[in-house]
Amino acid sequence: DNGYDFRRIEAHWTPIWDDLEPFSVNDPSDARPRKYVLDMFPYPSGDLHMGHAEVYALGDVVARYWRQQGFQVLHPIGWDSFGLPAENAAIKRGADPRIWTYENIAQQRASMKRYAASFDWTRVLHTSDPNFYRWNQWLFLKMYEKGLAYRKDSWVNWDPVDQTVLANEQVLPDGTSERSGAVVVKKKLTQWYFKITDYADRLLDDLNQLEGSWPAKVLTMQRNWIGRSTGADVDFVIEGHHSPVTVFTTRPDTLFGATFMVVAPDSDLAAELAAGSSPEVRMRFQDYLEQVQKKSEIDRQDATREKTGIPLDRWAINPVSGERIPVWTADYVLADYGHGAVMGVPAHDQRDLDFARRFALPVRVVVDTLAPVTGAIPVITPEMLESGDIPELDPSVTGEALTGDGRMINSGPLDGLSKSNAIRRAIELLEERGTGRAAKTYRLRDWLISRQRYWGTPIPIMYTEDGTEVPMGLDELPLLLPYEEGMDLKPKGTSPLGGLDGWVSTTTPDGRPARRDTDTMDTFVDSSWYFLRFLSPTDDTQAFDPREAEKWAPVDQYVGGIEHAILHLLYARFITKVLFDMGYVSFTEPFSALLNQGMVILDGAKMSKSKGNLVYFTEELDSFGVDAVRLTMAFAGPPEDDIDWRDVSVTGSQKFLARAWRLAGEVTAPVGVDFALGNVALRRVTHRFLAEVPPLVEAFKFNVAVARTMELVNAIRKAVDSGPGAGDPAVREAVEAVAIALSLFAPYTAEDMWARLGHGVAPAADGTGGRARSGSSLGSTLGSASRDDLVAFAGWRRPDPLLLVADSVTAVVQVDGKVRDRLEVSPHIGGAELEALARASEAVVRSIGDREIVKVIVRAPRVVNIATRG
Ligand code: ANZ
Repeated sequence: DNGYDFRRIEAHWTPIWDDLEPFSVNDPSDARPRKYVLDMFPYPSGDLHMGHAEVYALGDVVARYWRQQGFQVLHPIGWDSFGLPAENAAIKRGADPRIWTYENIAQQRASMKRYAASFDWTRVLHTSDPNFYRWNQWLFLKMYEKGLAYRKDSWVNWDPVDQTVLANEQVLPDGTSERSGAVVVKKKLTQWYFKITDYADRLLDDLNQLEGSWPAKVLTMQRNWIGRSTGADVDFVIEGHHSPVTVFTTRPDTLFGATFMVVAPDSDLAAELAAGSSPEVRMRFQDYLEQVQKKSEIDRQDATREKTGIPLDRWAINPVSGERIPVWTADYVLADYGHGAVMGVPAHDQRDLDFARRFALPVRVVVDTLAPVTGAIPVITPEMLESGDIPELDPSVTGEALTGDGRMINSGPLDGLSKSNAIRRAIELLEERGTGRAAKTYRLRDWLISRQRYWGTPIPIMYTEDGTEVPMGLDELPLLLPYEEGMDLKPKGTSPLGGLDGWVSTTTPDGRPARRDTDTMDTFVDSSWYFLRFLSPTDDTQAFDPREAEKWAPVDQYVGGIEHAILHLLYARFITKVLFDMGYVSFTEPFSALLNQGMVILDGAKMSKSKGNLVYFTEELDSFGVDAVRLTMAFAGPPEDDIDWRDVSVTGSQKFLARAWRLAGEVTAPVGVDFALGNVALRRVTHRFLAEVPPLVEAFKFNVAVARTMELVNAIRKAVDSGPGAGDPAVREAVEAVAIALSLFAPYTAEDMWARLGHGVAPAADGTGGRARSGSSLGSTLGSASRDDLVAFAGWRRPDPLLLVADSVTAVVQVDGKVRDRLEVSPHIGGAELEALARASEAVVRSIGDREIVKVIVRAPRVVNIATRG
């Protein structure tokens, strides 16, 4: 391999980078524009795995790219270190979860350093550190103050294996726990909630701002999760009952087709209605309720299951027709959706139809779905008559509800209207009579944050003897998570903290005896705001410094797995809006852009210990080197696709890197040579490359950018071997361009190339002559070196428009509405690059003088508009 030795190169640069800490951004006088690039932080279970290898390789391409484009880039890392795996490991070992957690963090940290992601290591945070979680407690108390944290008694999802409650978001569509895999059951408990439902509309509507910068799939998942339905609330008077029962319906147009009402068996309403009925009904109701409670959510929502239910022997009055309809209870109606009660319209709703057919309830068609909505064509056409193909419309016969559009029939004042007009008219009728109104309902539930587990943030609330909640004072925080030798952490349905009497008994700020809440917070609370803590991670006076947030936040680019598409992102969006409302931040969305990487799989299957198809991170690095692994991640395909590790060639990456690196040792034109004197053909290739790569990286087409780099290396090889030769200035120009580009994907190799080319710090010795300077001990190598000597700070070279002429357009640069310059640019130029070119133009700089730039509008490739003030 002609001297390319990744081990030697890694060993050479690691201490130099460590010493220079090149990626910290702590200089308040730095005036460069800012970018905040954030990779989702890891959970410290064991060492890093190949999934981490992917996300941290790709996130780093983005961070390094913007740095190269002249931005100061905040790219922090930390650990999401509270949670169940640590606790389960601790139970196994009979030891403090801290030990396992911080050992794993140390290991992951070492691996991460070796992997050379360009993190700001001065800002590391661990969510299990008191100086982090005390701010969870602060957030909780602030939300409590605003009524956004509250306690209620309700049916919750209970994981019988992990012995803890789960948020709805943690229950998979098949009704099992996302963590333990256990079938989730329902249990009635008093728990703490965050009132995310208050924010449902904003969480939904603000998704529009993210259109185009978040994956469409994630936006859809968020929308469906919030699940806004619009329709009406309709009040039905119940004979002999003190107040009307309200139902939510998306189809108020079908009001005249309501032939029964159904209430959820596990609702308070059902119990009340049963209580007011005969003793026999009461008994049947109790039996039925018991059966229902044994069922899992999966069963209840299974549409194919035979419907069950019992009549309550109560009667409801249809508010528009005055018709008397029977009230039933059935478990296909859910207690916590809408109002826990429905009007049954069997002709037009499949669930209601199945129920009506099972219990012989009447079915009345009120929408003629064969009647076209426009034009007045008869329901049955002459052609139908002729062919004898007359559709069977009666749902009670076909078993198929008529859910489509059509014309209203059997509906008094609504007759003849189309569905949408009838919906509008029905709401008007209800509102005129005061028996109903337009309404919205959401699938989103409040966020249950109490966990009956140990390894999490203690809830800063205590209860006096009569059960009154007393919040801790903000000045009393943190409430430390205690640990006692031999403490019993085993899941038993109540929090392990309850066993620590000394900790539980306390006194209120005004001196009354009290007991602490013994639950801990869901770890999603930690990750709902951690991106703000990175801005001032050691501040012990506030959760984050609002001035720093003003500078850096929101996150410009978030990178991580699609598995967080709902939970984490929704919670972070919610908490951001809460902090906005409290005046702590000036933005309402935390992550301006989102990139989801795919998974690393093997032979088409997800890697797992049980399948025995794990590829080990450290082994890959040992065998092929960090750079080859990182380059392979970038080269494998579009980032959002899965990477089958069987189909990639890490050896191929390694060979390419060796080829590129070798070129750096062959260049003989001196540093600073005038490139304009170089071979024009090669220069054209180089400048096309310089023009093409930035937009590719900005569009996350990393694989194409790598392919372009490979093409350029081939062109240089040819130029050296059979063209103008190694001494041509164009060869130096091209090899420098390769080194700068490779710093995005293969930082060690790129750094060593840069050094071999004679910039800054001495390269790793290669024993083959090269251009290595003498002296390899760290001290003499570093000398007065600074971060600016590193390839990461070399800056992307601007393509010369004259060398792109075959393919260029004129971009106009205006300052305050006056044309100040015209730039020849590639038609494929990226916005940022065009802006940078415009800002760098001498004519533009001159016309701006010492005024302040207040706004830059870029329409690549044609226009840049700069507005100034002062
Ligand atoms: C009458 C009706 C007629 C309905 C019709 C639909 C079609 P989405 O779209 O999911 O919001 N519903 C309301 N509350 C319910 C509950 N707690 N449990 C189960 N079902 C409930 O669904 C709204 C529809 O689901 C509502 O509109 C109601 O049935 C039912 F032709 O009312 B509909």
